[in-house]
Amino acid sequence: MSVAQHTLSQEAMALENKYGAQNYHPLPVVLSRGEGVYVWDVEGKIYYDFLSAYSSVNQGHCHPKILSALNEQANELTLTSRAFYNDKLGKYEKFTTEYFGYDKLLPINTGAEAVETAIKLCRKWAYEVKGIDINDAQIVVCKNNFHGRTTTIISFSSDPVARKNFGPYTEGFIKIEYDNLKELEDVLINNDNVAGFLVEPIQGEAGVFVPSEDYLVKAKALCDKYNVLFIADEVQTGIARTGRLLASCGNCNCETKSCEGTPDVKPDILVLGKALSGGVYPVSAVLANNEIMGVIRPGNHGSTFGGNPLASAVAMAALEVVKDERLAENAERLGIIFREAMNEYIKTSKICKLVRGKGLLNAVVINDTEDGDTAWEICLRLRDNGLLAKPTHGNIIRFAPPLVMTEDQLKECINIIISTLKEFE
Ligand code: IF1
Repeated sequence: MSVAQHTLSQEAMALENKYGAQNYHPLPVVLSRGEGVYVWDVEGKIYYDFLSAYSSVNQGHCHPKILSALNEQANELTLTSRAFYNDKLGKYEKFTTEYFGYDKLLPINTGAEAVETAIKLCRKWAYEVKGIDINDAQIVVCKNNFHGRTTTIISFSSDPVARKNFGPYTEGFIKIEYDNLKELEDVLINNDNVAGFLVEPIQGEAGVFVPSEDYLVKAKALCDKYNVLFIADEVQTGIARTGRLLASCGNCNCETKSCEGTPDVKPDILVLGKALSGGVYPVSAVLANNEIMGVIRPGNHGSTFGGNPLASAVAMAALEVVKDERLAENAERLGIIFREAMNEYIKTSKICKLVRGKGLLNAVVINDTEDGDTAWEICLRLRDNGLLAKPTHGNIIRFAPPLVMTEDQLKECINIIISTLKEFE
């Protein structure tokens, strides 16, 4: 690499280090272009993207159909605020509620805002419909959750780094073990003030923990039995990432046959974000039926950008791409190929302990302590070998490429991943 070229990356990193809050520790690579499953750094080197901006570019980087919707709308009207109607929001709300099978949609912007919206909605329903005494509502959450970074959300986080020194914390949350139905039932039997159960269908940041096959459906049944709202945070697992339109499934009409025979779990409140816009614009949403969403009245909730015409146009295009290109089916099929290949390698590997995941949300556990740096070193070598991935926690590397990947591209990536891992054997 020439000295001149090398400074392009160094210059960009130096600017971030000098002028930016240091709230991330990025892998040292400076990206300047993305297209489909590929990204390029400022020196022009090409990489396979195996993070997908944390499952936001499921449709691939800079998808032409989504960009076209963005550009067309951007030249008409971008933002009106909800002080007035606009000609795209109603169409988007109709399109998306029918797409996922709900009566109503509350449009917002980021995943954390959508989770906060779901918490407020659940509490208001608890007081005005279920009849819990005002300010006594409790929401059950799972240990090792990740739902965003607002003060309320980190109040029930298990991650000390995300939580420490941000108090005082919001009350009204009960933490239980993930994938533990007995603990959930024990709480619901002994506490009449439980309003909701907020859960990730797969715990992403914790390390891609896939729960037992019947966990979600039995947890939903317990919620129904005790009149508690089942709130599915599908910000990361939704939009075809796990091989189905929704990881909690639920009355979707995607083409994949992977959920045939698997009982449907239809969340009472569905939280979406990230790939809802294909990574082109911040768009998130909360969906629910009238008996729940009806508690929200003018002035209760909102945001300046929530439901803007640009977001509405982009999200409709992003969801059309998911259906048109059968991304759930592709994620299901390629995920099986990925895990089979990794499991074959793991049989003789000393460095890899296991692979787990669903669809194209997978993680490999490295044979190192949680505070070890092997996973980080492996990701640096993967970068040198033309593939970008990043550890979630310590010794776990998440592998989540865009869902538009072809089988040939995936097989090339599997070769890169395994040959890189072998350098550490
Ligand atoms: C970071 C990962 C973390 C999410 C779920 C809500 C949100 C997220 C299930 C909030 C966001 C992002 C945030 C980003 C890293 C990434 C992430 F799991 F996806 F890798 F942190 F856990 N629910 N996840 O995963 O959505 O407000 O970010 O739009 O904060 O470091 P957001």
